[in-house]
Amino acid sequence: METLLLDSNTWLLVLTGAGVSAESGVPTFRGMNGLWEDQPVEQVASPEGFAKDPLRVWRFYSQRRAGAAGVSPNPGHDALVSWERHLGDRFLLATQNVDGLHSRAGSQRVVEMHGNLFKTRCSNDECQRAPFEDTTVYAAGTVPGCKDCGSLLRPHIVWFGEYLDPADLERIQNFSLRAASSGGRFVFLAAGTSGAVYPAAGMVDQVRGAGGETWLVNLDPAENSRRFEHSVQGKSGEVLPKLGR
Ligand code: BJW
Repeated sequence: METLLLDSNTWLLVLTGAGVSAESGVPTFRGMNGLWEDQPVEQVASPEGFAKDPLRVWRFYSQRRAGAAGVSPNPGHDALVSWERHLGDRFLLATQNVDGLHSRAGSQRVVEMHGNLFKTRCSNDECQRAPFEDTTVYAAGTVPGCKDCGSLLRPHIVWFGEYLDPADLERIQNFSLRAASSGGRFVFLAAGTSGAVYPAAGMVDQVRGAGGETWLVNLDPAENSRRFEHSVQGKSGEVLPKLGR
């Protein structure tokens, strides 16, 4: 197996997806036994779906909360923690995962691009109430309301058709700019993601455009796998601990 050299010259941007949490027991989205297999995605993960049937959306996310609360980080998460300890500010982890497992494993420089399963916010964009920590598993048939304005509360998740937080994108962009202009080696590694969802799926092209080196660690070939220079097929919990040196 190829190995990835993490020396004092290396800047590393990591992108993770659902596959990295799969070995912890969190279901992925696409493919066999994926979450989208028996859930029409547009009904549970879009603003239109929430407007039409908020009960259904909260039932879906409450079940996800209950599932994610009972799992633990795996060796793939742990490997990323050790790489970060080694590289310090030359490391950034951008995750599409909303399960919070990277932070629970000990990762600190983390951008949660698609939000967090354990945060809730008001669905009224005019409301001043900030997103807040919320581990409640709401009983089926319950949709919580905002104590400030009375509107419905919603999961703090980026659904299809919604914009990612510009501050999160800026943090990734700034890291990439610093890495590309450092005079060092800029490496991008994506793990456990199908490369089907943008803007995350386009990060590989941006890094290549900036002269970076690109790696993919995935169980099955991702939709965008041809765009990576290095590809290692396997489970992230088995590959990542052996990959960095
Ligand atoms: C293992 C493994 C193991 C298994 N080890 N590997 C450009 C072109 C076309 C469309 C668009 C575009 N730009 C934007 C869009 C629209 C849209 C989009 O991308 N659509 C595509 C479907 C084409 N994007 C958006 O709407 C985004 N917003 C946006 O861009 O706003 C501006 C805009 C809007 C509209 C038009 C244009 C611009 C927001 C996207 C938000 C995604 N949200 C979700 C759901 C919420 C989260 C939740 O409920 O949990 O986030 S979708 C879902 O997919 C989830 C994930 O984070 C995301 C990515 O999935 P991921 O992580 O890759 O999981 P899987 O299941 O797909 O793959 C797992 C992989 O792991 C597999 O390959 C396995 O093989 C592998 N694996 N076990 C290693 N052990």
